[in-house]
Amino acid sequence: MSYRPVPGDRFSFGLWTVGWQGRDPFGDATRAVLDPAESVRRLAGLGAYGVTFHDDDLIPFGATDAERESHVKRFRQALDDTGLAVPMVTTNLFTHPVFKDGAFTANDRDVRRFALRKTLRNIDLAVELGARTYVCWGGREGAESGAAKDVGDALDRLREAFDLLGAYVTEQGYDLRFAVEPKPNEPRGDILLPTVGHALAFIERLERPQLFGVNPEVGHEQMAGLNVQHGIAQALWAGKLFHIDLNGQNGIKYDQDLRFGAGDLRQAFWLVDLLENAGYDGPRHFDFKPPRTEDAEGVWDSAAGCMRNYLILRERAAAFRADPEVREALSASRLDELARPTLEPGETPAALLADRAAYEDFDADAAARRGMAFERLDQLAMDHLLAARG
Ligand SMILES: [Mn+2]
Repeated sequence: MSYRPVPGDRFSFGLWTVGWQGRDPFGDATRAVLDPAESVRRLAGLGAYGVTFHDDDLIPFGATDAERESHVKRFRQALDDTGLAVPMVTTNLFTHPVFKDGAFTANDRDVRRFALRKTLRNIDLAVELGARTYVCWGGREGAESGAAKDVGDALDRLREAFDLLGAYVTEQGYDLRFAVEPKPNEPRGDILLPTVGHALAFIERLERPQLFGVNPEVGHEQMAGLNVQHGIAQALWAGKLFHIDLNGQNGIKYDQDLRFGAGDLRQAFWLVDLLENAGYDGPRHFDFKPPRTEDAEGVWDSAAGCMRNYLILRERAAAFRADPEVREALSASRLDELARPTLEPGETPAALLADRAAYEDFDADAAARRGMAFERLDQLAMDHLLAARG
């Protein structure tokens, strides 16, 4: 097995990932600026299918119209030369100091109006380049202190912003859906819509909920101490997994953005198993940061590693699912029984109350003695993950 990625694997990368210069809160950049056109060529050479960007990754903040046009032209030429797609685009509403208190929920109304205009302008470009998904990460929509943000008012403003964006793409006839990206903290002390669950509940209160889904990031869920596979499974269950950010994270600490597979390996295995088997057909998008210890070549080793690890885990998950002993173990752990409805077709509360076998004659002690055999099942998974089975 060569684990060589091909465009059919639908791997995509943000310009800001490979282009990260390694600037962190304690240290300056360790790498030079990377030309977006060069990133497109290198990513295509590695076997990626798509590239994504924030407006400011491609067109520096404050560029004139002429400069903007020339940046887009160069980028478009690189896309045409390589066949790379632009499946998703997003807005930078966090780098410029004007967004220090957020964008759509900044207390300063002028900043909110500016943020909306910046986003609308970039949506036009996203559609021009063929994107079907628009990610909204509200990195600075939050606070460090209690009285600084009225959360109810802030959620009203966030809803107002998303309703406007939904109205705009509808009026324009754009085939574009929005994916809201949750994150619990960093760069703000606390961020609104901190988890997949918060985002899913919020979306249902929008004017056009059908246009909005989520873009969970592996590390962001893990920063909240959550099981990423479970969060993403619920997003899939709700029909809301519009996009995904794959990377690596080791526990509850700062946002590590390690290459995919380099964080919690078991969670990565179960996530790939889920994505490959639960009907997700969107891009496998990497939102990672090549560590600042790497030089220019190390960046591409890191990017290639993301895809290689996904392909290895995809192979390992497929082998796990295909193993007859695993199928037997799944059955012994009653997974098939979980898939069966608890009630008979059309069974009413009265019929359940009349079923003596469900209660009066049910032997709870006997049922309690039945082992679930999860340990054997999980060890089979470990054996497959570690390639310790044939
Ligand atoms: Mn992150």
